[in-house]
Amino acid sequence: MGRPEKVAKKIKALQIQGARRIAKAAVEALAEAAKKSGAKTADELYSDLLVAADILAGARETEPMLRNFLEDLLSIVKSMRGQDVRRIKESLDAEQGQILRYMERSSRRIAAYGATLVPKRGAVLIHCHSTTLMMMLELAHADGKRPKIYCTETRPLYQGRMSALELARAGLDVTLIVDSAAGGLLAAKKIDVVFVGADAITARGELLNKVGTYPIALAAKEAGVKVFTAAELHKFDPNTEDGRAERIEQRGGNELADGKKMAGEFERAKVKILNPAFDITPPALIHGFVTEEGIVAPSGIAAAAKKTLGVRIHGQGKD
Ligand code: RUB
Repeated sequence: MGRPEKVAKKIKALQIQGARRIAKAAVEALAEAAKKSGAKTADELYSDLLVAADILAGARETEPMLRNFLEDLLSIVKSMRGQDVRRIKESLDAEQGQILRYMERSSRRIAAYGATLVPKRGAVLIHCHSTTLMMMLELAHADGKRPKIYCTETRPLYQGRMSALELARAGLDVTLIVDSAAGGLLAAKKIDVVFVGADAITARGELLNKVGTYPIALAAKEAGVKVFTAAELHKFDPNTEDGRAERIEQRGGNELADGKKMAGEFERAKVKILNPAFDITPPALIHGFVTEEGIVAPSGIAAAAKKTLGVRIHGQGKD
């Protein structure tokens, strides 16, 4: 098994989770596949990489950032067709470095913008595990803010437990709750602001994030609490511009059973299982997208993303 296959397997199994980690691992895997390729011509290299990129992009369906950056690497090969393979490989290596530096810098910028929204002493609710949110809350803490953080467990795979441990170990005041307690806490005015991560942003200003984000946003709206999402502009899906819906990854039913015994019981009793990994939060429920270019309203997010992706496509702006 080559590196792209191995990385795709880990992504599918959620050993690598969260949009940023997924995109980073995929970029590194594709760049390594390029290095290792025995292709003699640019065309051969392109077909090798196309296969590898397909395997990586197919690992998780609802991840435009992964697709955007893989596309970036592929476009380098496309634009250098007919040139020496060694030179193309050097350019791919340089592009990988630019992408990784860009990701690093944009997450730091999002964390800095987002930290300004964290209350000094109020209560924050978060859902799932987002590396960007972790950075943002840890930065706010380092700036002297002391909010109370409520983390949902995040069923079915409990990524919220990771967030709770990570933040508590960094010294923050953390309370873990079951996902279904979020609405009640919001209604009881126990939460001042909601922060979530982002997997995909659509042309309509919708947010796709871990399943359960939408009901939290609904309850927040009802309670008059603002919802912000930490969202790199590369999470924008240009394919949604023609009105297409973002596809939602469906995961295996076994994730809803505690072990093989229960999975077997469900199967024998013919219990059907529906396990979407993400849900769609409409723009009306989102107060702002915290991006590397600042805090953007849902109505402006497509334009902001296209500007950044356009710059990326034309090969500038990463350094
Ligand atoms: C993770 C999730 C995160 C986003 C953003 O879902 O929904 O909020 O991916 O993460 P899963 P980041 O565990 O299914 O991958 O800020 O790290 O990009």
